[in-house]
Amino acid sequence: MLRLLVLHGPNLNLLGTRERSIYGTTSLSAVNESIAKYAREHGLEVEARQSNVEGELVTWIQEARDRFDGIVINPAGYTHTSVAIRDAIAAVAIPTVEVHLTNIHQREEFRHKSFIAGVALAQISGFGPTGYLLALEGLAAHLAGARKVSRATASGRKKKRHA
Ligand code: CA2
Repeated sequence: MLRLLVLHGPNLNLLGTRERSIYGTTSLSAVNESIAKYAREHGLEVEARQSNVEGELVTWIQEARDRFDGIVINPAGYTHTSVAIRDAIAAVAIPTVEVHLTNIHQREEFRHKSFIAGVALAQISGFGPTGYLLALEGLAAHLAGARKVSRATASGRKKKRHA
């Protein structure tokens, strides 16, 4: 079973309680419930966590190395500032999908730059909470494809050895 880690960055714990015209009315726990439901229905093991602390997110990414096959992250404000989160994702080399509730490219200029996009497998921006489910779907398909290729390569090598 694929194991996926979902990380929510700073202030996302306020979802549904403030700035509803921008970020919508769905709370973070409701987002996490829909992620858990999607995971159950698609045979995925998913763990979701939120932190307001950059270093904590970095530590969780580092620790994901032996525990998770893929990461979905909404780095929130750190998207536009954090070399540390970018470096952690690059260092662990776990396929990572960047998610944003809003379309960051339609917002203020400073949100157009993502430090994360260059080390991410993909970026999903503007679909609201559905973006997390799209990220899980894309990541699971990518990881399943990668497993198939590595199994085929291994069996090809085995056949060659025995030929
Ligand atoms: O669109 C997104 O998902 C963002 O990552 C959200 C970040 C923002 O800094 C990024 O540019 C785009 C902000 C998350 C703050 O979430 C709040 C939720 C409710 C109330 C206040 C903030």
